[in-house]
Amino acid sequence: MPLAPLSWPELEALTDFRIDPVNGPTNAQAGLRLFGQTEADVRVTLYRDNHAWCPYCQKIWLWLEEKQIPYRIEKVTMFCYGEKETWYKRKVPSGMLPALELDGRIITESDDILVALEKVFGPLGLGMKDPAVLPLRQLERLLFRAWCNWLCRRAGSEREEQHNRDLFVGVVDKVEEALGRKSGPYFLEEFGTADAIFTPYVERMNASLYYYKGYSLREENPGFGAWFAAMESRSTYRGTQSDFHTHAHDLPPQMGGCWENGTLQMRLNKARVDNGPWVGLPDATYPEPETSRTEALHRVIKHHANIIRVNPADDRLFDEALRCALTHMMVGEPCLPPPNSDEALRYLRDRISVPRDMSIYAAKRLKEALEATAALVGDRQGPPIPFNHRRDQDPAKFCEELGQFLE
Ligand SMILES: N[C@@H](CCC(=O)N[C@@H](CS)C(=O)NCC(=O)O)C(=O)O
Repeated sequence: MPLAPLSWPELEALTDFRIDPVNGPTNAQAGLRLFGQTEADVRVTLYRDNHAWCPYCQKIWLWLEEKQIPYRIEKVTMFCYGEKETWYKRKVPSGMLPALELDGRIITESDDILVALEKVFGPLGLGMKDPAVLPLRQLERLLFRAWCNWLCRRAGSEREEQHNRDLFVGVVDKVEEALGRKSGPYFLEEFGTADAIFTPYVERMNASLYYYKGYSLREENPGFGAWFAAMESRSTYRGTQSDFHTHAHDLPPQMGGCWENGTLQMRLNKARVDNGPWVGLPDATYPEPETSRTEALHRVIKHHANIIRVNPADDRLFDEALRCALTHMMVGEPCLPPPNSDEALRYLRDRISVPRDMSIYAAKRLKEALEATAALVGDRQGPPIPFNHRRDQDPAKFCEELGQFLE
């Protein structure tokens, strides 16, 4: 007897996953973070993007989480996926993110934001202007420029491609040297500002170079490997951490293009990031939490009506197909979806955004279940993910208040 898809109430009974977004571990869904304090203690509002794609926002987000400063979060649309809110343009006419409101004063530019926060709340380890931190901040910008040069500028020849790679690897070696000068895994003896500053782009380098160049930053460099592992031991970082698939597809419209080098390794990596298997990719190497499946199930149930509504497929067809995938994820046995639902299942598989929708392992398990279920009925892929913009993610399209999985 083939397994029948469970109903929504039956699925609901299989998850007890809950977190406290306000006082619990770092998460992308919270609108308020109190760390056990009261709303009267809140002096800070962080304006960051809806999808947690903005790297400079991640830097501030991580800093606030590490320092456990009570703050509010207001989410804003980025140009690449929708229209900027007018209320935000009144506050910040350029529309740029992040911005911070501190005791009623608006501050933009992520480095200025950190300096202002340090003045009020003290530094995170060694601060922005510490003589040990300043050269590391410069090194981070050097690495950033070498990465942009390799990834985002189209090489005219194989020689130029190799040259751009060599320039990047040359800066990576300098970073490895800096990491190697310490007894621990962080940029300085203790975790601090310098680590928060490196985090967003090093995470994006790891993802994008794996996918577009066949280069595994984390695996090919022991200092980076140890640094990533240490970062993943922090629940703050894990709450802000994205996955390879999200970055591979959120970076091109933000950066103005990412160029594949076409090597065999690149093509293998790209196929794996897009089609799986996702567990085992070097975007996360900490042990999988026991709650990954119940988390994924909880998040899908919470937003299932919306997820079904925005899927291009017929609602009834996709409702059943989605329940088949979730049944498979929870029961561990194949559950045959309706004919012609393969495309719809892969549409969702390709649009799970980490950490916006769920944490990294939860997303891997959900993608795995969607793909395995789709493969039972066909090999049709969903419509390609746009490269120049991500209007497929425009929060306004999903509903008045909520995006696909947005809180
Ligand atoms: N130098 C600025 C750069 C900020 C920046 O480039 N922000 C981008 C997002 S990562 C932005 O707001 N772009 C406008 C948009 O995409 O809506 C900082 O450090 O804060």
